[in-house]
Amino acid sequence: MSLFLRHQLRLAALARLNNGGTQATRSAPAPAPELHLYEYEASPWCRKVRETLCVLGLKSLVLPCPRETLIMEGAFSSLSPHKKKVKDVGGELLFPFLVDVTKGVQLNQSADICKYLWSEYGQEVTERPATDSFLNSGKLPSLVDFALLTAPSGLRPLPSHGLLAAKAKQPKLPLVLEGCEPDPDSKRVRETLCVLQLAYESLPRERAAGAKLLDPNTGAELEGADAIIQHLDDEYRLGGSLPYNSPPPNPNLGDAHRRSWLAAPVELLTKGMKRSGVAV
Ligand SMILES: N[C@@H](CCC(=O)N[C@@H](CS)C(=O)NCC(=O)O)C(=O)O
Repeated sequence: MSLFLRHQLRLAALARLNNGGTQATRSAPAPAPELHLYEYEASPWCRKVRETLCVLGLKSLVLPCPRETLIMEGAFSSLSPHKKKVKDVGGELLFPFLVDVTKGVQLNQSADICKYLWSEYGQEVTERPATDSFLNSGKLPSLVDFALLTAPSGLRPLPSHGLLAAKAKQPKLPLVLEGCEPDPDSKRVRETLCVLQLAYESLPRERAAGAKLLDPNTGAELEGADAIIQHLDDEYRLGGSLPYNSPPPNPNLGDAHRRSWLAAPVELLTKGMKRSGVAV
């Protein structure tokens, strides 16, 4: 890993005070409900939910739903294998979206999801990590709260950083990732799993333990980001991430009319690049 990449990843985790790297202390083992999380890596609100799952030591099935365009919210085509389910079950295409299969509950809105997880699965917690209490105290000025929440996405802004989808072969069985939110290796692996839209079971472990991937489809068992990403690319990748200026897909299987707040900057960037002769 280059020095730049290492610092970039460390800084992204530090902006969230490495939250999710230490699990809450419990008086009994963590419960094991069946939780399905539809999310994408680059979304700050999805990160908030992933942090909470790590702090509570809850495993979940992650179904990555990266963007296909930054111009329209909720737009998707047949390239996205998991978004149709969110539309059918949740009605609205908004991420994060949590399905608690065990309790028959479905929720979007990150704050509601985190509150739900704490109330349903946090009863036996005897000590909550101080960073998690601090970041979710509700006492931070909204501007500071927003800056801390969005900093990791700003520091990892490329389409391949878990923002825009890539063409991929979908495996029969979900992969298994042992890792945690602020761990640099885990983050790089999640970014790749996300753009390739590969469903995986997320098993939280403490930060120092790094990342480990099991692929029941091939029998591979790998540690460390470089080896894991190589395996994912070799087995499942069929193309690069879509570019920043991808237009809404046609036909659009999602919500047709929700223009994104990102549309104006993306269009400005595209125009500027065209004017200066850069290929877009
Ligand atoms: N207030 C919501 C905001 C969620 C939100 O804006 N999600 C964006 C991604 S960051 C989204 O789902 N956009 C639609 C899309 O990605 O197509 C929350 O806290 O969960």
